[in-house]
Amino acid sequence: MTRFLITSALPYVNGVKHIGNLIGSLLPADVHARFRRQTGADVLFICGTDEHGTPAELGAIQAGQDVRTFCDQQHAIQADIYRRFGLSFDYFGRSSSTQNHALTQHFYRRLDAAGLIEERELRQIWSTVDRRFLPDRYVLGTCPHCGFDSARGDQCDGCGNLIDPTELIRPRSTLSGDTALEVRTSRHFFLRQTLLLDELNEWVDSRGGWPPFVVSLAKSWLTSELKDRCITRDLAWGIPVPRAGFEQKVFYVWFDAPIAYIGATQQWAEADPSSRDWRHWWRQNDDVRYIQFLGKDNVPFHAVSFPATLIGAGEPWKTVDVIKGFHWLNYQGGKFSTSGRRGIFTDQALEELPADLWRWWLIANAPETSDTDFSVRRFVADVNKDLADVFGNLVNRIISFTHQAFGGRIPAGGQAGEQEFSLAGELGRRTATLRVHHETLEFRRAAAETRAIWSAANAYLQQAAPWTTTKSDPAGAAVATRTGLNLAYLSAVLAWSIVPSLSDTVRRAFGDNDVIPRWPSASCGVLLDCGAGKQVLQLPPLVQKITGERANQLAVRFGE
Ligand code: B3M
Ligand code: ZN
Repeated sequence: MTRFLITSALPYVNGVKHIGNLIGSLLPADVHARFRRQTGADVLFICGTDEHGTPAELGAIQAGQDVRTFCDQQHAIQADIYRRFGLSFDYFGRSSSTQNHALTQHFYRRLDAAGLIEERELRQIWSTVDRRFLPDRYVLGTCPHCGFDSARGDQCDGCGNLIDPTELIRPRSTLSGDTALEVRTSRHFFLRQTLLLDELNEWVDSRGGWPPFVVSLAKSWLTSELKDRCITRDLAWGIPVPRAGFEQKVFYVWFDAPIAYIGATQQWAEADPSSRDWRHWWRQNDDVRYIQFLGKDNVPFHAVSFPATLIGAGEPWKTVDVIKGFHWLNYQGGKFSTSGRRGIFTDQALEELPADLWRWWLIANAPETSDTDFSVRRFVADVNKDLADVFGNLVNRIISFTHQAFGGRIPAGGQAGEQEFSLAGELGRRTATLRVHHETLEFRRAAAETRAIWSAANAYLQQAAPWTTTKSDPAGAAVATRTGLNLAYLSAVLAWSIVPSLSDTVRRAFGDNDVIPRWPSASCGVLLDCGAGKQVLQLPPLVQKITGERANQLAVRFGE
């Protein structure tokens, strides 16, 4: 049986993430993990906070805390938010764990032994005001590629290009604003990924199922232009470099962060060593299918540097099978930004509305093939229509009617007819299509098919209208009610991966308390004729419609 290893990009520890981060990696990874669990697969879903590098150090400085305390607190805050969003990680670890320290140093030693590490002298920016080197985000300046005036020393938020701090035009210190910066030399280690160019190309070519834009991005890196990557930094916080003369340096955050996928798996395994083995997932294993979820700016690290680390180490490490990359979710035509506090943050989102409303909209509008725009107006209109008018209405209407007319029990009696058989056929086909969309990681399509299933169910009920025939045709009313209840239940089971908490509420009304609802097999789900005599619990409105007034409040807080 295939086992699924699923990782989401590790959110930087510095502060609460926005909903753009959620849809760019965490949420689709969760939906896929849930879907695979529904089909009975063995799934390991790993994530964690990315706690090293300048984002963590700068975050701590801003918060006036030491880095360790800052990371402890921020890790807990993020873990709590993700729990409330229903993200079903098997483990939410930390890149600063002792496991990751040991693993990162192990990889460095292996790569060194393989001749893939080279010491080079680098020109680094030095500030006499700050009395230190200023790597990565410690420098801001104008982007040499697009002219954006607050490009960071590691990457430009304007155009997404990776940058070396010395390339920035008019550089200034993030700490002191010092502009009288000097360039000094410092010794660093490089990962000679250029030596692996052919192997990496073959490796990418041997993969399948990546979105085309991810393949193009990966290939655009894997050319003769590929550069070796510096994997150390002049910083105090991070994983020490086990080499004399490097006591003042640590590994570069992007060297140790992907290794933390393995580190977090070790953390998971150590929590219950009797039944868990991390090697089971990470040592080359043909029955493990490994899928990574990440935003497009993370592609080079996952399609080039991390595989170079794993392959270069010369041990049988499991490399990724599918990289599911995402474009950006834009916010009113501009970018979401954590550092700029621009956009809707995950904690704010939960203050306003239940998680499933966000989950639904984000998955239905996932930026899979291009950037998409968030707007409060669209969000409110979509959520009201899909979740309140269609799904919620379907469920509440048929359950309430069952209580009015049949004492809350699924009525027996009557025989399913032409209409029910053809509907069952349609739903059988749609369920199969939905499954394929989930398997091929097409999230918008999966949401659209889920919605189509809800609509078909609603349309049936509208037409069969058992409430109009209880007197004139009691057998027909019983069939329509029974079918309607089966439709409500099936709708909930099929939507579980996207809206787990709404789904659980509906399933519980039907007496289904399973933690993971099994993907329907051909029998009941698709026959729509199950459960006669079973009690169904009355439900309060499943989804409260967002009123015009609430929508206005949201628009005031988050912009139109
Ligand atoms: N922390 C970068 C990001 O959130 C990052 C991902 C690491 S994945 C190993 O864009
Ligand atoms: Zn730029």
